[in-house]
Amino acid sequence: MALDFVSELKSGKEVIAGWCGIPSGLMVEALLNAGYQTVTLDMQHGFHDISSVLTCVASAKMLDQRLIVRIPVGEWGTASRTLDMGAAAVIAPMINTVDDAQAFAAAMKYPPVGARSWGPGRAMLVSDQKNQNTYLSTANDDTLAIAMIETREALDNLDAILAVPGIDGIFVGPSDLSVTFSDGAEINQFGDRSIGVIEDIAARTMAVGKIPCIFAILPEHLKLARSFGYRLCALNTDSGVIARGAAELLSEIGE
Ligand code: 3PY
Ligand code: MG
Repeated sequence: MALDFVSELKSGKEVIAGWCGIPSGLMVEALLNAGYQTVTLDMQHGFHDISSVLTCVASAKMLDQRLIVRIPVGEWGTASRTLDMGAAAVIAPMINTVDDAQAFAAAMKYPPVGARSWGPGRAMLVSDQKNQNTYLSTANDDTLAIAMIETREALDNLDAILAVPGIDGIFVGPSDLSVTFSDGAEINQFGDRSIGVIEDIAARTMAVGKIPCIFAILPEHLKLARSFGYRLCALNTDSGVIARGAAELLSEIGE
């Protein structure tokens, strides 16, 4: 397999991810063909389920790429399960405490780092690791556990969350961050209330050698995030990309 996004991120390179809420392998194929280096299948707010993850991993494999899954809040069993299906990384939303981070890392990593249960038959089929012991010895490094920081409580606990063994990166949810930092008054993803926090999270994550990751709707926000050091950046969503493309085409014919 070509150098994939996990190796790129670990070697310090920037990666752009598509964001997929429409549960179809065809959508993953379209996004990867358009140039996204990987795609996040969203099981939290998007409509992916276990069977669509299974199909989408195969679509990505066909294009020699691997995928990320965002699990629903607190579903640690789903984290392990999607790794078993061949996902390369899992994003866990609303990691607010060290206990949350430890439970997530335990589901994601084999001992001695965590307590992931053995059963990666499908992951081995779609990977280069066909030998069980080789898979066991490489999986912890070859998959990413990415904890979402989206609340004041999470920010207060950030250093302790970053110190949890097995947590590879931090993913900022700028929408929820803006909701919690305005006490429910507004959604303003890169607004004045949260921009300093967004910059600070990247600096603290990089300081301990972990990977700063973020979601951005707009290219200018993605560029700003990159200037802070964010390496894995999701740019818009599948439905957002379709709406934007449709609006542009329609406006070209004066509609
Ligand atoms: C947020 O911005 O809150 C997210 O969860 C991004 O998807
Ligand atoms: Mg969120």
